[in-house]
Amino acid sequence: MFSRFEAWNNMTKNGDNIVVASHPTPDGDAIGSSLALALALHRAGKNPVVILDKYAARFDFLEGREFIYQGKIEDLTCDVFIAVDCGDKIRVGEAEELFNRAPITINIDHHINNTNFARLNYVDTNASATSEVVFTIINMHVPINKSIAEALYMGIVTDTGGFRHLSTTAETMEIAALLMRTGIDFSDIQRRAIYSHSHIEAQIFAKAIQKMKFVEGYPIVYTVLTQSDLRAVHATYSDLDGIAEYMLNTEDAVVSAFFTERLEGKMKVSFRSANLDVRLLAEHFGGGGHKFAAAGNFTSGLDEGVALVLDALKAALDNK
Ligand SMILES: [Mn+2]
Repeated sequence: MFSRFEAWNNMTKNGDNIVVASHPTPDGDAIGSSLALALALHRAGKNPVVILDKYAARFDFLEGREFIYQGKIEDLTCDVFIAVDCGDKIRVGEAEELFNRAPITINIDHHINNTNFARLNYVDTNASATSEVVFTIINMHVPINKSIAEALYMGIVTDTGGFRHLSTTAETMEIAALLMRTGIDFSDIQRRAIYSHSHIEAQIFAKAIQKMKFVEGYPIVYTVLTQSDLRAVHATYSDLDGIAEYMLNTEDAVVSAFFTERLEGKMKVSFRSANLDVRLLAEHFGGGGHKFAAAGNFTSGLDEGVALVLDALKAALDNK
């Protein structure tokens, strides 16, 4: 890994047209780290563009949204491509074509399974959030104003579950304190980004919890949402945050699995765990993530897919 000074130099000394991109179904950290970086690069005189998929309305209050690109990706000029919060090149989604033709590519992340897919990789697996990594890189070069601080705080507060997850470190709290000193409304950011939800989110949440089951003889709790469940309340994939986490807080649960049926025989499973390492399991099912929060994407029929994953979870608990 190169130093944070080299990271900044490579972002800013190789041309003005800088593309910042993050993963599909962007979470608070993907959004916060992208927008904070764009705001910082703009302050440094650059011309940043952010490529982000549609995201949940509760995240939609930050400055820097004006940098989100609405046009066709193939029309973009790109001197430097920066992927944030992506463990793998495939995670940049539709922007992969642009990544492939960018003269300089930079990967900024905190996922432990990061494949160092860019020309320059700045990956800090001890950081609680990519937003924490972005803070470290920009802090010495750009004054951290309130807008940048809001975006970074949102990323950190969401990826740490409100400073509860074990990924939270003393350093995380020190950075949060520095962000607080800019005068951000930290309470409102946490309320909006973690606790508030739309009517559709409340309805699909109710459906998921109503269908929740325990695996007999194991501390595994799971639920399955089908395409027809989603359609019934007009929910999209960005309306599904917080379900796996909520299930994990059920009495006696050690691990939760949240299945969603995707189109064309595809399945997604999100894991949350109290003490079982679910990252390797998620990798086995075509995904990745963190030790206690990970997700897989694989091709399977619904019932077979659920059975396969539950069997793998049981085996993991048996071998623990
Ligand atoms: Mn993250």
